[in-house]
Amino acid sequence: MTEPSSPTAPTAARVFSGVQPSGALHLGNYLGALVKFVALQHEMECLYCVVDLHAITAWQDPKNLAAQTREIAAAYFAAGVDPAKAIVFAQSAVPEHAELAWIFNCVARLGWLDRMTQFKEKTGKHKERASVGLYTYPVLQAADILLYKATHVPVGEDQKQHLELTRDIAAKFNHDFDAPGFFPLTEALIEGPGARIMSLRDATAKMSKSDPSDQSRINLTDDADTIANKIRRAKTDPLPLPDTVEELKGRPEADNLLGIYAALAGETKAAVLARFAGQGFGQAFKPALADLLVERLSPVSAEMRRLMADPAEIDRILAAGAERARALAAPILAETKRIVGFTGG
Ligand code: AQP
Repeated sequence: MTEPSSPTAPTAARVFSGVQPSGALHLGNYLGALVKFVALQHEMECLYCVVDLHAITAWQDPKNLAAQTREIAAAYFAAGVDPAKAIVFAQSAVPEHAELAWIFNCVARLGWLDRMTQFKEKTGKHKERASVGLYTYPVLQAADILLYKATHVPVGEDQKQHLELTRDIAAKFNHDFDAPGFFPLTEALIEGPGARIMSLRDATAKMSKSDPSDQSRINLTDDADTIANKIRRAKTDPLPLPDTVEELKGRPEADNLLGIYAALAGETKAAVLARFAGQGFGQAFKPALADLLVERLSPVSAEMRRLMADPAEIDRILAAGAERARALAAPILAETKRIVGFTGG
């Protein structure tokens, strides 16, 4: 076998990230991930994946999965991801992800996975009923990223621990197989005003697709009335908005709503407080927040609806993206297999 030289060379800055097609996208996904995806595509080579292999770690009705996958792709494009710039594709269309994940399953240690808090949060007291895939989810995530030797991963704060595991897997692989620097130690890009958007009903829990209460989140596809209603009913404390950001400490609901406003408006929390301090939440702030949400999200949901009307076109873009992704992945996987000692190409 000829040894390809490019896969061993360190990659220039390359971005990988993904969203699961496991339900409607919400404001946390939008601010924590999509907004960053759009900005980064102008700065680096970017791969944005619809991670359907991850989605089936929890039950997905096969009748809905393809439409859900297209919906996430439509959300990427509607938010501003340009498929001529970024590589956009469905994870299951690139079988190299699963193949590298198997190798990494044999590199990662059980003790490392036992420490993953997201698995504990998602399974609670019923972990024996969870799929094995949900347990090894972070290993597949490491494979997603390292299959392209991605150097940067834009994600929300909830993914910080999984990104640390990706670095641990890369370092152990490089060490065990005596391949220094083969896989990069990928950096998470978490910073930003939308890194951790909390539930509208319980500001100690993150806004999440899988929260049973639809009132807990703003979905990208919510109409103006639904958004206004959810914000009106969003939990707050009885105090008025404070004068300073320091006074938001110990007031998680107030802090969350202020954070959402600031992230959407591209302002600091202090600047927002300067306009609303001393007023009750329902007086002017909540109506203004609802208006801002509608202003920012309604063009995205309108564009999503337009794109979703042509599923064949979304499939075409995803298939073209998968071809480009495979061209990057195949030589890196081939070299990984050679390093491991496999004889097959
Ligand atoms: N509340 C959040 N605030 C900021 N960022 C968030 N993300 C998720 N929730 C928030 C970011 O969105 C990206 C895609 O997430 P995902 O769909 O792959 O899975 P997830 O992190 O498990 O998000 P969900 O929506 O809450 O799904 P469920 O309910 O299934 O767990 C990631 O970058 C994530 O950080």
